[in-house]
Amino acid sequence: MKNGWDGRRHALIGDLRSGNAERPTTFWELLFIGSGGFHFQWTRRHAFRSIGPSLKSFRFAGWCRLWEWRVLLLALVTLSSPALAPAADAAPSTSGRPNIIFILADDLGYGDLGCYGQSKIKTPSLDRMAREGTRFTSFHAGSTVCSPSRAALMLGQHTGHLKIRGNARGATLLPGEITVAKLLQDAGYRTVLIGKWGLAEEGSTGVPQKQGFDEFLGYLDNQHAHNYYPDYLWRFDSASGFDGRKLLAKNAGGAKGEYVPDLCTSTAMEFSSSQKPGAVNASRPFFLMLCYTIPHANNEEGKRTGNGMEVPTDAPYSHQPWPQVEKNKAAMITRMDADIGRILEKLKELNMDEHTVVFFSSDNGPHKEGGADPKFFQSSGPFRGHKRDLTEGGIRVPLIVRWPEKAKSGTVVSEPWAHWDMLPTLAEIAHRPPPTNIDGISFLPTLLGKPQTNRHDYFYWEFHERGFQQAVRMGDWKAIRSQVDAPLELYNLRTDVAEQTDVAKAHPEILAKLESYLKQARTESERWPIKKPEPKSNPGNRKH
Ligand SMILES: [Ca+2]
Repeated sequence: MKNGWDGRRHALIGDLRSGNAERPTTFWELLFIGSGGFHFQWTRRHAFRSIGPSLKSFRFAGWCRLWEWRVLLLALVTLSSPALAPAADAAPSTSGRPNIIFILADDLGYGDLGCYGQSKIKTPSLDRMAREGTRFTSFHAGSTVCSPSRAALMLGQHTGHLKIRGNARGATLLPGEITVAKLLQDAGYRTVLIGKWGLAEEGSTGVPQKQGFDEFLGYLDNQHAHNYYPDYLWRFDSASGFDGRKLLAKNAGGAKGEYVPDLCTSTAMEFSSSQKPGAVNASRPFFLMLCYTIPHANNEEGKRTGNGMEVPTDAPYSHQPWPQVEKNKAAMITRMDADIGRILEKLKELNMDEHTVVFFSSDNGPHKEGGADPKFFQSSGPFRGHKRDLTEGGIRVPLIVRWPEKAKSGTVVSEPWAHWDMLPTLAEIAHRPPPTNIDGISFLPTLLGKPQTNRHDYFYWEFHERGFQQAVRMGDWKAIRSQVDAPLELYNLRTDVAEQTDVAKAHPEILAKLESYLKQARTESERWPIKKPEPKSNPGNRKH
């Protein structure tokens, strides 16, 4: 820690509770420690800080001598005394494990942020976050639509192995699956989900409280999440036991009184404030997953009115000579950016800023829904295609990471990574081993500026809404198969980021290698079998 204070209470708790669940230690637990069986070490630094320079480090195992009991009691008094304890806004202690906030936008394109080249939509907060943190320029979504992308993020697998390989009714996480949230919960983190989940329906095995979250406020399924002014959200709170619908009275009867992204922001800030270390609330790290629906379209509203981009005001773009739907889209993104700015400011105000790692990404490329045209703002950046495409426009997304305590500011990472790398990365941050059956690789060394010895041979995607499509990336090479029997297209992303020139015929050896990856990357899925395109959309699947 930069201020030299390294969590006295946690030093006690960590030994007492095998380094897992972390919470303030009680007087009775101190007595229990002293009563034997535990190996307990109080470092010199802790002792000096709390008791004074006259005491050296001490250590005991088993029964304590009387003077040691006096020291313990003196320490307890010291910890409990506002006058003697460190200032209330001293840096929090989480035993070296930071708080983790993962913010996910919905259908936000690579080119929608200023720090990724956007010139019309203002995103000063995320631009600043990138300047103060690390910006990944070759980061890939798990899929080109919501649910499989989120599944990849939560499970560390790509769409060749996921059980959820598309947006479909009834697609849900299963009981035995190890999500990021389960892993962090097991590591002692307090785990909270706010916003869109997209991996469960009511009563299913995939609901957040069965997948590792202590608390949840938001939408369960994609369809519900289309509505920015729903009259209820789902709420689960393990502390009170509440599990059901939280009614939003201001939206009753179709009223538009409470914009859910605003509610998500205020809830996230309230939660962060509640985690501020205090006299007895010192050392349990948290994982906050904040999933905005911005700038996804309200597709139903879009069909009714031609403008599915819902936002309370089109400011600061009201005066722009743009189509109303585009003004709304820009306003949504700028609104979310300001919200994220407020959350980051709140962390600073709470003095949790240094010790909290904040991630920002999007679940897939920009949509062409609700009346919006991704070309209007060049939302795909320099890439071709958008949501539902396996060209880079559908799957290349922003990733910004801010971690003042550990990661150098102003860093740009150009090597490719993907959503399925998040689980092992967060696991390593939390000092936990990841599950063995995953596709992801931790990019924590890269984030910390250390040598990255483990990298992917290839990245893989498959998509089933238009028959069966596959894509694979190996270094700068990217191959796409647009249908089951179609020839493989080959692009060199280093020289052709827009994937416009198919160079398959010139590189048969590269093509053969990528072809072999396409075969080995996947297992069969009963729910998503390989099929040729159907004349009509599959009624079992629905688009979101
Ligand atoms: Ca999405």
